[in-house]
Amino acid sequence: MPHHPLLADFTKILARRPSPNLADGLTTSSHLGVPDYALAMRQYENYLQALRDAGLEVTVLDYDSRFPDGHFVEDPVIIFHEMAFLCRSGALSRRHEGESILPHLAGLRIERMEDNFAYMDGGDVLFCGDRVLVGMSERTNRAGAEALHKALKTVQPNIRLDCVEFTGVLHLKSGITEVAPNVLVHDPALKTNYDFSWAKLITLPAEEGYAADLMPINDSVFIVKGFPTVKAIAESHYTKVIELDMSEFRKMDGGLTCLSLRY
Ligand code: CIR
Repeated sequence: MPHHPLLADFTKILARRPSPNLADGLTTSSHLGVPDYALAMRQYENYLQALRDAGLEVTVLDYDSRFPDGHFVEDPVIIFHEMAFLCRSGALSRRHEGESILPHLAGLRIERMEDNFAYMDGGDVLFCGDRVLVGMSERTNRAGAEALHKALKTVQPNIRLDCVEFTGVLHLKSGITEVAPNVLVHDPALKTNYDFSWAKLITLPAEEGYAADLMPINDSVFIVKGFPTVKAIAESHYTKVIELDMSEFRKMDGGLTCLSLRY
């Protein structure tokens, strides 16, 4: 089975433990019920253990109860090779989550958003080969995308920015991720006029849309447990497919990738 290096070989994971008040975070999914903290923590420990089992060095920061969404570390910081980009979220309650992560990214060069009108959540950022797709959402605007692009070009001068207007899901990556180079898996709830003709687009059945947030890491792919179409797609590209239960994080709009920074 081929090994698909989607970005680079990752060796490290940075995560932050969920706070006991995680149910005070932002959500559009309250119809799914209130998350159970004890169960969320069991799911979280399984997530971290699966990453350790895949050979990654996992660092877990303690929670900060000022930030009930703080365990979704993918949103405040974007890591691209040796550079870490500190975002300013479009959500006020999440705007200051990132600073306390930076000291733990030893060896990475830190870039910040200079434009005070620029907003971004990392969940809107999808790297695909020599392009970066940035979803235009309530959390991310064009000025944010341009600030990120400027920082990315210091690492990879030819990287191309594609801004993706969309509706239907919270973040771009809630609704679309890359399973293999130029092969994208898509939740039909995500609506966009963006031209994906450069890619092969696999549209999931509506009832499996939540699991569109796949997490490929080196020769493994992590997927949400209980979604047979997604599992079959994952197995057609990877020999190592790891399924994780995410029910409690789903209640807060969180997907698989949100819970970790991979670098
Ligand atoms: C929020 O609304 O910001 C959090 N409750 C969920 C963030 C999920 N992050 C992501 O999809 N990258």
